[in-house]
Amino acid sequence: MEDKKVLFSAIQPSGILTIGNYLGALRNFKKLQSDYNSIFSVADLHTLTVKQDPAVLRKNTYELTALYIACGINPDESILFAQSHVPCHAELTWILNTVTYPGELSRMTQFKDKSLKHEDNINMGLMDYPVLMASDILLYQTELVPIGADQKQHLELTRDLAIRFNNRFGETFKVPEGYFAKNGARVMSLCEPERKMSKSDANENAFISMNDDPATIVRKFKRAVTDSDNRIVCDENKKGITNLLTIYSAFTDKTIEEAEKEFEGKGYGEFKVRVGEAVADVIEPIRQEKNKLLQSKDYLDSVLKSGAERAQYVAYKTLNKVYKKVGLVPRIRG
Ligand code: AQP
Repeated sequence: MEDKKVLFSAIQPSGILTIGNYLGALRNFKKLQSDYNSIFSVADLHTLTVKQDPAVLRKNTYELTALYIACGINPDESILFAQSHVPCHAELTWILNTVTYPGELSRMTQFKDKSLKHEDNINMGLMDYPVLMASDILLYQTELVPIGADQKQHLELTRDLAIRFNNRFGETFKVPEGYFAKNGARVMSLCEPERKMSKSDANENAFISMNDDPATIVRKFKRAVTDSDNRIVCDENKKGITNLLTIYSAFTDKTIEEAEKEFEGKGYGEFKVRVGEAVADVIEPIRQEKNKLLQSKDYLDSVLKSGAERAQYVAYKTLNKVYKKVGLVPRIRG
């Protein structure tokens, strides 16, 4: 790899991605990839913390691989791989578990939210999710992690674990920094704007999926929850309208102030259609390109294979260092 800083980010194939994942993560990857040694992962192991239909998970893994490429990730320039294809991730998780305390995991917001949502399946993996995420990041001596604001708490834990391990065993891991997009770092549900937009939401009208066609996108925006005061401005008490303005400004690259001015005196009906059209203009070419890529499974398999080989090479170096530091006898390879 070239002598640049390392950037790592991962997305779970736990459903079809939403415009939240796109604005909070994917869109920024394309802008950043050439300035860093960029590593992007399909976080398939993470999805198992919630019940998955195995056939759908396999399909979603290809969907996400194709989507990364359709959004501009160049698999020859960046490393693109499936998390389960690089065993070092699970191996480092075990070691990091031995320096992680249950209390710091049980107070994670995502763990609490998901425990409420999946009361019938509060498993150890769900609680351990942030440690697997820390392993993902630390294995590559990552310096920059572009993520949505919802993942900030998990990144803090990653930093704490890296510092704790380094203090106990000597300098081993780089301590990573987060990269948060100014606009769209937290996209909210269209039906409950006080909650974040999530791809696993049971209500399909709550999110815009990267698979939605233009007519569906506009229809969903028309149904978005707003309020009755008919002013199109950002305001703490107008969460629905604030969310729509944020989405509009992110997709059109206009500032919130410019967007507010543009819609001054206009009705909510017209505003919602315009937001939908702005989103569809960006999403539709990506959807078409992704669907084209999905026709060629052999190509996607070859991308994942070569990505895993390149990722494993880098990850192994860190894992060996970790094993040595904690006192394990080095494995003789070959
Ligand atoms: N609503 C959001 N706004 C901005 N960014 C978001 N991200 C997720 N939701 C939003 C960012 O997308 C990246 C990938 O997320 P992930 O799939 O690894 O996990 P997640 O945060 O749990 O995403 P979802 O959509 O909510 O998935 P489910 O429903 O399966 O839990 C991350 O960088 C995240 O910040």
